[in-house]
Amino acid sequence: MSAADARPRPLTAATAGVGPRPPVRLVHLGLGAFHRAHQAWYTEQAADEWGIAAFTGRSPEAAEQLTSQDGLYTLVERAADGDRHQLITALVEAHDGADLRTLTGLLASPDVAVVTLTITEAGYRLARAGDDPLLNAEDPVVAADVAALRAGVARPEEIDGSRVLTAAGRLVAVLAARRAAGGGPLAVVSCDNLPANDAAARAALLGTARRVDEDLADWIERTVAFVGTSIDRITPRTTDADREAVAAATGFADVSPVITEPFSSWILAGDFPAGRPAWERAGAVFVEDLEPFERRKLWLLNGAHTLMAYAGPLRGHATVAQALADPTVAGWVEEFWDAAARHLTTPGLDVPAYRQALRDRFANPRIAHHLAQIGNDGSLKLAARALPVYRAERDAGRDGTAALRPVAAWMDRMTAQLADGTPITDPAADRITAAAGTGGEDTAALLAVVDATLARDADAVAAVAALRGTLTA
Ligand code: CS2
Repeated sequence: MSAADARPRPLTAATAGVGPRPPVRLVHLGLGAFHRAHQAWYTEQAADEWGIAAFTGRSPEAAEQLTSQDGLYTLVERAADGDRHQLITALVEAHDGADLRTLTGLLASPDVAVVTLTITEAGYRLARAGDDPLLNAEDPVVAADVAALRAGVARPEEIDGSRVLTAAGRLVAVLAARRAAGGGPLAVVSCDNLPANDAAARAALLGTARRVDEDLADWIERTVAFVGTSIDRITPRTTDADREAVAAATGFADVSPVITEPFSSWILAGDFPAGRPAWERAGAVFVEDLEPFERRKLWLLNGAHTLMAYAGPLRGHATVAQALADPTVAGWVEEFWDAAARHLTTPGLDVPAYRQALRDRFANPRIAHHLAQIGNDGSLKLAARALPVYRAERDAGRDGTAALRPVAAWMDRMTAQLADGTPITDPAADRITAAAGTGGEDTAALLAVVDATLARDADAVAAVAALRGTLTA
């Protein structure tokens, strides 16, 4: 019987004929489409008995939907010439992130050897990212977590999960329980688009733990290995049309399929003291020095994304492919890449081939990657993706204009959103709103939201101000 003949069936282990599942050895925080297109896919391909238990950030619905399908979902690899469907079985449990009791139970087991994170740049709640990251202890959510953890750390299994909101806070609670249960070492693997994301995870976790219990922080320092990664796979949000197409193609009424591009990359550096899945079987690469790869990806892919996310809408475009089809935007992207490429000189990076691959990936006509999705959290993304290129250009004696265009585009786009009432999704939304409200003189104030030091640099402010207003169609 062909899929088209029948009404789509519910997707469950029984209907899909999926047998016994692997035991949970990997816990993930930040259950979203990217995790399911990336780390879960690598784990599936490794096919070596590592099951994943994944926790959402805040929304219980995503976990409920997956639980109703026994954790199963369809991964659609959407190439320019067609879709390829794969049933992913590595995700064996899906939970609401506030379910600290379940998380504690899992982490107390020595079988759990790896914790992966996709909690977004904002989720680390840092005052400063980069080489020497620092937890923002003044962030009220961090402060509230610290207070709740201090009160409960002696009996971590009784802490009310709905009162601990940061991923780091939740991990501190469950690591306290792991320590009490005599659980051994494990690896925490950040899979977020931050420079030195291993250091970012360490700063968030230890910064929180130190404020809660020094002994626990010492134990975490000795026991947890922080692994840095550069992750890559373009994963747009799933639409109703996608769900219908999956049902028609597979015969299953999958309520939670994931659409992604065929390309994927995962580069990792660090130790896994309690083992890991054989992700290299799926093409993951383990390196000594992550930084050159991380920069190549953050600057070239994500930097171009962020430029297009703001310049695109200013010129009437809604998706990456549309923005790149505009020769003016494409020219700005190439100029930004030229600037970045001057500082990506480590042998083996093959920047020309990487750029060509990006042009092709961005132009994939069947992936509708919405610029509004990328435009979230711009104040943090610019700091990671564009400003390092600007600083490198200035240090080399150039004006760095091409690397400031994403910043100017962001300012103009934020101002336009405030004018037309489109909400600003950014942890600094209040500061952006206040700064943009200062009229024509607001460039320095807006720049200060992204980088306070740079905002005191008169040349930088003047260069951004000169670009503002020049980017519309
Ligand atoms: C994008 C990334 O939304 C964004 O900020 O730049 O999610 C991007 O699609 C991924 O990093 C691709 O690997």
